[in-house]
Amino acid sequence: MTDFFANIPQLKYEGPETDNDFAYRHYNPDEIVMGKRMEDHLRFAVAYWHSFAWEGGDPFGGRTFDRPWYGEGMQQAKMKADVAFEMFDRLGVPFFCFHDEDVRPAGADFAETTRNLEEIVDYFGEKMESSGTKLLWGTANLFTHRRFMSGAATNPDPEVFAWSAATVKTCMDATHKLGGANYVLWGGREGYETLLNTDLTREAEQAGAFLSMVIDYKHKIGFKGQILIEPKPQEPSKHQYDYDVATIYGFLKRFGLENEVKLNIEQGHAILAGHSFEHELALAGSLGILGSIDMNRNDYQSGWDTDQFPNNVPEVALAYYEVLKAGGFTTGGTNFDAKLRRQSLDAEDLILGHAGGMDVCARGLKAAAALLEDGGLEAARDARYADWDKPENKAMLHSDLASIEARVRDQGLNPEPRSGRQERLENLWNRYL
Ligand code: XLS
Ligand code: NI
Ligand code: NI
Repeated sequence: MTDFFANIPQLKYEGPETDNDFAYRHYNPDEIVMGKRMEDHLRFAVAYWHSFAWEGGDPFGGRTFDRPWYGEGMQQAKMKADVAFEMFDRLGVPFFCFHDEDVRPAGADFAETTRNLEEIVDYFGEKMESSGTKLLWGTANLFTHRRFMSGAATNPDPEVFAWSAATVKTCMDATHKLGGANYVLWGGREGYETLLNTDLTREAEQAGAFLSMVIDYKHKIGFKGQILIEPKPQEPSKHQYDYDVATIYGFLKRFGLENEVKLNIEQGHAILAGHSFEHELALAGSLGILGSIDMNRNDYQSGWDTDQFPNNVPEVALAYYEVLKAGGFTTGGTNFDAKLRRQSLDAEDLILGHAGGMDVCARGLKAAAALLEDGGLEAARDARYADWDKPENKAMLHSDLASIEARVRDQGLNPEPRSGRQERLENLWNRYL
């Protein structure tokens, strides 16, 4: 036991009326929502990097946090793990997520770095066994070290491609060993700073080959988790190839991988791409590739990926509506890819940031479930398209222009516009928020 969270109790559900800061007002893991426990709907995960590895720097200043585990050794890495699992326990979150770089010290070379990862993976294994905390996903950090500055899989230097492939293999091994439910690929440096030095054709072929190898390896080792790609349009690159849901779907189709890969969709990234979160989720749901979510918002004025805990119930509700409509999470879940503000120095802040986010998500989920169970929105949507279910209209989708022209003339068709009823539907939504 460390003493980092010494004065902080384990958080329990106490209901909306409690005045205890260290309690849940809305997140009640055992409450049944649409026939399923709330915990099993939301599947919350803590992001190891933001909570335990990030030091509070911004582009104008360095570390603001002062944690006893900062430093490069294995001892420090183990203390970090001790504190992390103590936090999972205080919060009662069922999952966590990590990059290799967050959890192990770097070694002198690839082999030593891998041994360090394996040592930490064994340490995690024991802690997961005794605590019951599970791994939502593992991933490789292919963006922090300077060797990745021109890309990982899409690097013009084949040795960087090789290093990246080897690293992903070790991270997939780690994720598999820990029983991870998914493996994530976020292409932080897969993009370009300038088109002047970039060969788009080669870089796409490299990315396609890389992803095919990831999928082959998954099958080779018998990893049953889902491979997920996380879209993001900019930051850190000027342009990133995995721009948004639609772009990734096109990429998957191009390489014939659309049945092997789903997406991990992040709220803040959707906004950076000029979409709403619910747009990205609805599109992924419609394409059958909605896998998991990173539930962290941006500051809408800064226009950057500020990774804040969610605090807007109506926004979150729209998101969970799309998740529920797509059938809910299977392997996926709600990862807080969120970090404290750099002035939030205390251990308490870490706990309360997550607790607040969990309560906001619980409220959003309950609102979304209530609207879905009401059925009003879906009935209105169905009614809007109902004429397409008539045989003569259905047949038109397999017809041809000349026959359709004949039909328009013969039947004297002259369509009358009908209301889209947007305000009425918005009013319906607001009854549940
Ligand atoms: C960065 C991404 C990253 C991924 C995991 O913006 O959100 O944190 O989720 O590599
Ligand atoms: Ni992000
Ligand atoms: Ni993310």
